[in-house]
Amino acid sequence: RVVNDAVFMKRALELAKKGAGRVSPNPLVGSVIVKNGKIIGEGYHQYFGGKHAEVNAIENASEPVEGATLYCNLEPCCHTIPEKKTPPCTLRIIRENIARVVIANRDPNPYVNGNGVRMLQDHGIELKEGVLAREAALLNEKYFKFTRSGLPFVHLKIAQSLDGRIATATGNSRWITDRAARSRVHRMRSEYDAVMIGANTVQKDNPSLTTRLVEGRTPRRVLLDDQLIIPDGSRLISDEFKELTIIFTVQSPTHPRVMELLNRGILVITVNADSEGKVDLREVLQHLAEMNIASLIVEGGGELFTGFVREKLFDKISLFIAPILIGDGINSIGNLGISLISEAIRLEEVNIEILGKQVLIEGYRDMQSIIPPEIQVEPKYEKA
Ligand code: AOF
Ligand code: ZN
Repeated sequence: RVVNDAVFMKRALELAKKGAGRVSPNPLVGSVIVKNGKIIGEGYHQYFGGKHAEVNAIENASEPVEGATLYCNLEPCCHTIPEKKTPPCTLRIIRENIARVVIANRDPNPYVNGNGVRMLQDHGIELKEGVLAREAALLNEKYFKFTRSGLPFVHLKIAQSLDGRIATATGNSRWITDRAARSRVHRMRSEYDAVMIGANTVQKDNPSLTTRLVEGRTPRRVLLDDQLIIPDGSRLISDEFKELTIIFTVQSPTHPRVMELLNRGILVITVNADSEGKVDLREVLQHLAEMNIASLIVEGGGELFTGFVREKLFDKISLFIAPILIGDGINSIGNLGISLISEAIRLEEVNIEILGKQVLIEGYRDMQSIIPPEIQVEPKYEKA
């Protein structure tokens, strides 16, 4: 039974993934119902506001679910608050006389977090938790980070040359990586609530930041523009997706350029300046969180990458290294004030992949700030 629990949970995780890019800020949740050792029902949370995984699995079942085991990667919800869109799954599970429930993770949502487990147990349902817990928590890295910290999950996507540049000295950067790498980036975009760039990148590249090379939704597009230097014809403020654009600046809300942009239908938000006169990154993240933006992918340029790394405000990095040499140019990451290797930021949970002609290296800054401490993670590197 122990072995089978992991097998069925694995299937629940596969189902959960199908909701990627559609359920945020809700978690990815999948569920299977098993009776006499075989799956009789499957379901997943398909879109924000839609039915929950458990309910879909129950309703899709080919036989009565009474006495069955329900697998779900997340603790079933048990609460009713005005914002909540669907009834509590625990009540449905109890009403259907399910005998056993197996979960991977407790729901970090404070309304649930253990209450769902308790409610099921109080009704005599056998409950097992922690099956594939690590894998499940990583699948919901964005949801865990956002729910536990109140700040969005921040992912830096860097495409650099072999010699660590993201552009030439004149700012030209098209293209460092090949189509295989760029398609992957578009897939990533479609699974984030927002994509962010800095003002220099808008000036040099005039990107559209839409999802094109793969099927999927275009995220909110966030521009950090301290001095509002964005040129008038930029795609971010004139294309068909302009209502998805949010600009953060340190200029006063009464600045004429702010008014112009607002009149064009662009959301412009004034935040405090940090010690260098740039928008305060933490404040920006707080604003995004208030807008229910649970995840953010930062696509450049070097100043933004440096800021997020220096302030320790990023969670994950995906670094594409292309086999080209640029020489002097723009560094992917600038000064971090680190003088000893022992102070260097060493990534955790590192994964390395070959993609087209690129090497893709991914890792996390600090797993404990994403997934709960009770879920064992790879230990940090020993200090030198
Ligand atoms: C589950 N199964 O499939 C999901 C859960 O507004 P609602 O009704 O969709 O509820 C959203 C909350 O429910 C969300 O914040 C999270 O705590 C939980 N998500 N729970 O039992 C699911 N998606
Ligand atoms: Zn639910």
